[in-house]
Amino acid sequence: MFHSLGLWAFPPRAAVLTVALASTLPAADNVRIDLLAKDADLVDVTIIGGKGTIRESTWLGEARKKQGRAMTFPIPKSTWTKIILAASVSATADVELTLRGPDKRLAAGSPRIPVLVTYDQVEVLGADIKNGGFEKVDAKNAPEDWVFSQDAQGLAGVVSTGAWEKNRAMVVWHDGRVSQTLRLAAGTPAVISFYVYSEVDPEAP
Ligand SMILES: [Ca+2]
Repeated sequence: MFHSLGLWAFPPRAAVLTVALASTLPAADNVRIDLLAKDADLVDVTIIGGKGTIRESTWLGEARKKQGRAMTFPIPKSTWTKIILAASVSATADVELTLRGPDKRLAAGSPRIPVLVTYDQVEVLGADIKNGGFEKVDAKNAPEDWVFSQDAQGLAGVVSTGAWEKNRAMVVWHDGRVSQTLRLAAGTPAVISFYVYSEVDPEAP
């Protein structure tokens, strides 16, 4: 499954947190996902296909910062791109996977800009995921098996055009997102892969 992309040789996590990646990555990432473990720490979180950055969940406080990770990825504009990452848990735990877009504002305090991101064919090795292709929708066109947090503007939702896999895909942004809880066993890394698409140029300011 890695052949089409080639292996992304990701440096140790400590290096990621200390090296100034801003000089080597575009200024504005256009894709973001979150992982949050309940009552356990996330360990050995790495991006193994694609490139991006990993940030600990410092917003939860010092004691819980290793329970979560926010990951952002700069993907080419208007091109379906595959991302592959791996994560383990310090103890068997439920881990919430959230698909969203970047926290982008023109200035501090200004309204968030809805950077729309389309996800499809979310697959997990080492844990169960349901409806990862977003083909099953309910009467309100929300994806089954996912928790759908619609934004006030109603911009997020399942679409039936432009999918990567089969007929449907999921459009989200930072404030309109979907989550699914994965059960991860201690000692068994989960490998999470998905395809993403954005019309926003990651090089744009
Ligand atoms: Ca699909």
